[in-house]
Amino acid sequence: MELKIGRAIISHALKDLDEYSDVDVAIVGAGPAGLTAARYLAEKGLKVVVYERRFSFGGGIGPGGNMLPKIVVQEEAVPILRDFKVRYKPAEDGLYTVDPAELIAKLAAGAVDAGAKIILGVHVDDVIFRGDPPRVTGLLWIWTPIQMSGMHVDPLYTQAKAVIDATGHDAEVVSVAARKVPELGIQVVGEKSAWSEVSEKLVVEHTGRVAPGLYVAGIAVCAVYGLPRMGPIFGGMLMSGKKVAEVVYKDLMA
Ligand code: 48F
Repeated sequence: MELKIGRAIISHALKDLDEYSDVDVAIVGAGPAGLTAARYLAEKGLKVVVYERRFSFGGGIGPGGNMLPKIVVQEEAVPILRDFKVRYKPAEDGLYTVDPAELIAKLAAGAVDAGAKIILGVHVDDVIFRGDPPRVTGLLWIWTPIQMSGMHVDPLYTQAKAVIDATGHDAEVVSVAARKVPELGIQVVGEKSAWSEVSEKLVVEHTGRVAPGLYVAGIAVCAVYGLPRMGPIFGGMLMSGKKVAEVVYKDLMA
């Protein structure tokens, strides 16, 4: 029995890793922005992989607002909640509250059911680039426990027509690309303090392509463009995920 368990895991896991080493879209981060983008891209028929550093998904949704188990979503993002069949309750002034566990479960189920592959426990630590002027053509990844061990182990590659940084506050993928491939001409300005209503709009407006082959979504947009943060209101994250999916799809179909 043990032999069969081991063989089932090894053969099926390696088959998946092989299949997803060459994709249309690689999304880094399974928070609200990454999962939303994954669903809208996968349902268009694109081959989508999501790499998430933790062994769980949802990013910043789980802790709610300072550990109180509710997050807020505004009217404009309600159509996305409906797409994912997430329930919401009215609060003041066009705001709604959502249960974090339900949002995590349904965003992830929506992405997976649309055909996206989510791989957990993967830390993305670099990009691949080609050409002059350069274009991002993929990424380098390593299992998170190896990265945490501090030992130098060479990572493996994923080739992608588009890479989306949905890594949250630190915009890790765009930051590494900016630092290590200066020819891409990216400047990461750093996030500003909170101004929620302005930030929720600007984050969606600035969502999109940062350099050829490289896109940014979610709160990472604030770090890249020096926009204010917003706190536990998540409509902008969902709308940013949907917008980056539209921008990437348009670029890949052009
Ligand atoms: O942080 P996160 O939820 O980013 P988001 O989707 O949403 C932001 C909100 O949660 C919140 C906010 C809302 O208004 O301000 O902060 O933009 O999800 C980012 C995910 O990316 C993973 C991380 O573990 C988290 O689940 N991640 C970060 N860096 C890496 C990564 C990396 N280098 N490789 C793989 N996963």
